[in-house]
Amino acid sequence: MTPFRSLLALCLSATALAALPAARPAQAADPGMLHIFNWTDYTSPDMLKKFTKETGIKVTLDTYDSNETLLAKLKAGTTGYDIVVPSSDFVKIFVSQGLLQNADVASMANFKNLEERWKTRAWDPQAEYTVPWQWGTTSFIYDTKVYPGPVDSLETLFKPPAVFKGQVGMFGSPSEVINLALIYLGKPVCNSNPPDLKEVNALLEAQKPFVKVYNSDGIEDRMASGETTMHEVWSGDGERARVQRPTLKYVYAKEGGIGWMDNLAIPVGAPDVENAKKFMNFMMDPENAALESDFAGYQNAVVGSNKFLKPQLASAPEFNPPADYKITFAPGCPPAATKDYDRIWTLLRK
Ligand code: N2P
Repeated sequence: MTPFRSLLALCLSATALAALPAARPAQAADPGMLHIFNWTDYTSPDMLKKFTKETGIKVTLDTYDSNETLLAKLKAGTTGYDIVVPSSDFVKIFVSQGLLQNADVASMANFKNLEERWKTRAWDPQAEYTVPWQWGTTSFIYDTKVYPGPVDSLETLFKPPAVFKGQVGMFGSPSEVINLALIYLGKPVCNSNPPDLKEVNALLEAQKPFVKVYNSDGIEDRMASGETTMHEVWSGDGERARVQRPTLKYVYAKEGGIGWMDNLAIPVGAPDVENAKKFMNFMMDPENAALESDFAGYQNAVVGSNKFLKPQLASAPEFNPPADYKITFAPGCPPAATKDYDRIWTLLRK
């Protein structure tokens, strides 16, 4: 620096200092908080710690068990959350009801890291509202010690062998139970065709004596402890249960299964939109996405994250569907189908 420039720098900093209130000690601005509302057993504590370490932003986490629960909460005006995590088949429903903010995801710095196939998605075609979080499949898991099988069909879940009487767990939400039943029956999902729904209704009513619990929370514990011996499950929760009880097996049925992706989104009324966007961007980094996959057991959408995965997950059968497995990503159900699903569900749960 020339003497003149260093003098200028000194004068400028002296002027800048003079502009500061004299009594106030210099300190960093408070980076604030991030309030996350996510599914249960789905948020890596190590990943959250890393986020706080890198940004100074402290995080709170509340959980829910289904898209229906999240929808009801946001519709009732539950505010205070910066991030929510709706599934692929519900994003459009949330957007059409004005519950999510356009976060201009495509313009975020790490957006380029997404796999090409997930940059735009049917449920967010312009990548405006959502960032891919985790994706997986829905099928069922059973204990091979209780029933040796072989099992290659959803029939074992919906028309269980006698040994499973009172031993089966099903999800606690109409969309996830009914869509899988429709796959078993070879019918389109999100269906409001009366004869098809009559068949679904009969199937679920006949299955009911075998069902111990309809609950999407605590599946891992129920299956690991043997409290239930067969359960409708998402692939990663199945993997976590099988690690604890190696006789469990996740089924890739010949009829196929449901595929889904859960997505980070910012609800309308979020207290700190900037922190939410920082978190979205953070999750499109390969190492951060791998930390989350390691915890939850699901695929993410970030290129280069696989090399950070723990080997146990990278080679897990639940994490690697066979190439010929038929995966159906459910679209958002139209209101007519949702209404019919609710009716079947209410009768079933009576
Ligand atoms: C929760 C996993 C949620 C996946 N443990 C459902 N889309």
